[in-house]
This record gives sequence, C-alpha cells and structure tokens, in this order.
Amino acid sequence: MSTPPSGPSGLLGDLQEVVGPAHLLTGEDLLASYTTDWTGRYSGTALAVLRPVDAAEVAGVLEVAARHGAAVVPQGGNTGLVGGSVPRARLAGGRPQLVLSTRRLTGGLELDRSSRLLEAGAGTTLAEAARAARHAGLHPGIDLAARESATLGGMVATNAGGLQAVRYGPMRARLAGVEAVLADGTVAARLSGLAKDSVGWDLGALLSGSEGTLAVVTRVALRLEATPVHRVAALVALDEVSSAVELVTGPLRRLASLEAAELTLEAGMSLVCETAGLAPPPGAGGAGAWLTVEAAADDDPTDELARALADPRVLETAVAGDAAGRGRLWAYRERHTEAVSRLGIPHKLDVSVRPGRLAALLARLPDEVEKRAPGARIVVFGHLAEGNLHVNVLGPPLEDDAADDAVLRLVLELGGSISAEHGVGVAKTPWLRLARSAAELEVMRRVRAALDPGGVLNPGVLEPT
Ligand code: FAD
Ligand code: 2HG
Ligand code: ZN
Repeated sequence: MSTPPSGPSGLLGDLQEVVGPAHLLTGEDLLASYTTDWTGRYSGTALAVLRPVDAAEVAGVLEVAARHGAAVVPQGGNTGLVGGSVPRARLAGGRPQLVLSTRRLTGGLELDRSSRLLEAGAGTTLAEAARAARHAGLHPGIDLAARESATLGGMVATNAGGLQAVRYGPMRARLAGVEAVLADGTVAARLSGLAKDSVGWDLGALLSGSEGTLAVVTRVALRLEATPVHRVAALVALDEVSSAVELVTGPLRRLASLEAAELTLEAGMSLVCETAGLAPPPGAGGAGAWLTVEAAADDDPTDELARALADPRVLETAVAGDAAGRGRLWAYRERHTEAVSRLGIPHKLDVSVRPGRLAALLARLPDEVEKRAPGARIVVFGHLAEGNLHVNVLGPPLEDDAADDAVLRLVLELGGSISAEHGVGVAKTPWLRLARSAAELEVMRRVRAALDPGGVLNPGVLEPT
C-alpha cells in the first residue's frame, strides 16, 4: 500500500473514499503484475489498481471513473491471452486508465446440491469453485490449465472453453445467472438458477464473451454436473495427424462418456518433454500425433474407450484410471502453453473450424505460415473434438502479423472463427471486420453505446480497427 498522490481533479482521492486506502494501489512496483499480461506481450500504464470487495464498491469505482473521464479495465486472474485484461499502452488524449481487480470479489460461496448450482463472487477461481463442488459430489463441467488463477468472472467475460467443452459446452452453457455492474453504477442481477426462464433477454448470455466492455461481472451462478463414478484417461500415439482427426470425428465422438479429446503434435510434444523434464511419451520417435482422451461415466468406460481406440493407426496407448496417473498423462498436453512461452513470446492464434474441415485446416496450415514467415517455428495443439486449434507461431517479430493474417484468413475461408475461446481482446481487433459483417458490428456498437455511453469500460478491446 502507498499513499495516493492527489491525481487529476482528485480522482485518486475519490477512489480512495470508495475502496479505502488499503485497496487503492499506486506505484510502479505494486502495479507491475496488474499492467502486464500473462504472455508478456501486452502492457500499459494505469494510474491505480482498485480492489473493490462487493458490487456496491464496484459501482462506486465506476461512478468516480466516469465523473473524472477515466477508463476502467476489469481484471480477474490476468490469465487472458489476447491482451484485454491489462491497460492499453496509451489512450487518446492521454486519458487515465484504472485497473479494477475482481480478486476480492470472493464472498458468499453458496452450493445448492439438489439443484446442482454454485453461486460465488466473480473473483472466485475455477479451482476454488471446483473444490467446493467436489465436496458435494459435483463438478463445474468446465476445466482449463489456468484453473488456479482464472476467475469465474473472467471466464464469463471471455466465454472460456477449455478441456471439457466437447461434453458440457463453453462457459456460456455453464452459466445459470450473473450479477453485474454497468458503467453508470447500475447493479443488475439475475441469479435465479432456473433451468427454464423465458422472460426477455438473458443477461448472462449477453455478458458471455463481452470481455469487460459491457459491465463488470460481480457474481456468477454456475450449473454443476454429477461427478461420474469412473474416470479414465489415455494418451494415444497415432501414425499421423489425419488419423487423430478421423478417430475424433468417428468412433470417439460416438462415446457418450467422452469428456476430452485433445491434440498434440511432435513439435509441441518434444518441447514439453524438454522444458518440463517429462519422460518420452508413448510412441515417441514414430508417432505423428497424440490424442489425450478422457472418458467418465458411472459404469466404468475403460472397455468402451479401448474399443473406440482399437484401430491399426493407433501405435501405442498409455492408460490411467487413478488421479495421479491421469495427471501424469495430462501434463503432456497441459504444459504446452508454458513450454511455448519459454521459447519467447509467440503469435497466439486460437481458431476453430467445423470438425469436418479440420483435415483441410491442418493440411494447409504449415504452408500458409511458411509462405508468409519463412523458417517460423509452429506449435499446434488444441481441443480437437471441438475443431479448436491453438496455433503458436514463433520467429517473426511481434509487430509482423503476416503469418497471423495468413492463418486467420485461411480459417475464415474454411468458415471458421478467428477466436474460438480466448476472445478478441486487442490481439484480434485488426481482423474483426473480416470475421463479422458490418451489420453485426453495428449491433455490437449500439449495444455497447447504450450500456456504456461514456466509453468507460475497456476501450480498445473488441473494437474493430
Ligand atoms: P482476465 O485475464 O483477468 O481477463 C480476461 C478478460 O475478461 C479481459 O477482457 C477482462 O477485462 C475481462 N474480465 C475479467 N474479469 C471480469 C469481470 N469480472 N467482469 C467483466 N470483465 C471481466 N482459455 C480457454 O478458454 N481455454 C483453455 O483451455 C485455456 N487454457 C489456458 C491455459 C493457460 C496456461 C493460460 C495462461 C490461459 C488459458 N486460457 C484458456 C485463457 C484464460 O485462462 C481464460 O481466458 C480465462 O477465462 C481468463 O480468466 P481471468 O480471470 O484470468 O480473466
Ligand atoms: C489451452 O488450451 C489454452 O491450453 C492455451 O487455451 C492455448 O497457449 C495456447 O495457445
Ligand atoms: Zn484452449
């Protein structure tokens, strides 16, 4: 904590009255972890970080910011990968920026076992929510490697997908309600948790994927799933990537117990083994691709999984039923993001196509990148069953987006999405006009202008450039 200097027109003094001196942070050292993103690619300057404890304080912060002409960047766990969770390098007219951290919005976790619902502050991490659900024999139906830091509010704001979306859908589908604060301080809440409710617009659906541009989410109600009695994971080595696509769109997709089907390739596998010190995976040296598959059900799904994997293209399989063994198999997939980051800051492209077009995307991807960024290193992995690939390109300078452009145009040509689960942030704004029609962008602009006429919330994010 440090004493705030009196800012322009008493902005900092007014903010201190809302959150108290202990929760208004200033000074470069205290702000550093809030102003640079997880990848290290995006950073900006903020006058202060505010750490409100409830919706009333969030409303107070927004009201003061609006009155003083400051912009507010909502931030949860700061694990976002598209630069939307940290301030911009500079705003027009040198407008001051504030980071509103939701990490103290953790109060009042409530579990309704019979309705399979969990309600918690938006700053609650996914791991905390999952631990609370586990005690009741339930789970959130959404999981990602950043689970210990990513917050429920951030996951709503990005419409996060993750490792289990093939079975339970992305965050939008997990959401049973939200409480949120609009830019003018209005607190709107619909946390009824009803399975059926057709009274007008759905606030949670509107805010899913809004990336902090429409409101600050302060409370989240999540749908939970019963924890299956049996769970089995397999790391499957395959002859080539096309076999992985065929298995996932064929026999694996037919398994009702399928909970995850994740792709890794040789470039990422060897990198993960090297940087994380993991033993060579099954099939090392000969495999062209791996699938990390998980099946879960009340009747042990091991046999049906084995039947789905009984295929001559499968070279070798490692199977684990216990938690420790499953964790060891998952490490090969989950540690890709951190392993790639060890090589430098990558161009991160999080794309999706219909599963039926994956083969075309995977076949054309390397050439498209090579043409625009000769010699670039590409690490591709991702959520194969949902048609969602993470294309990490290393080599070209960050300001050279020729490879990004080539990949995103290829994906659009195949009818896909330029952001499957990470959002647009500031990273994808140059391609928004290609990804959405003028009419769709006009709808987005009008909704945003209606809810935040002063442009307080996250300017520059989700705005076409
Ligand atoms: P932040 O990074 O803090 O913010 C993200 C965006 O949401 C920003 O635009 C911010 O302004 C806004 N925001 C945050 N909180 C709020 C709020 N309460 N109200 C309004 N707006 C808000 N993502 C996936 O989808 N699937 C994955 O499998 C996955 N794996 C990952 C693995 C690693 C190792 C890492 C580092 C990231 C991964 N991510 C993944 C990305 C990231 O974890 C998700 O985007 C997550 O949803 C971000 O949550 P957060 O709390 O960290 O949000
Ligand atoms: C994952 O699926 C995340 O592991 C991160 O979405 C993807 O690092 C990436 O590109
Ligand atoms: Zn992902």
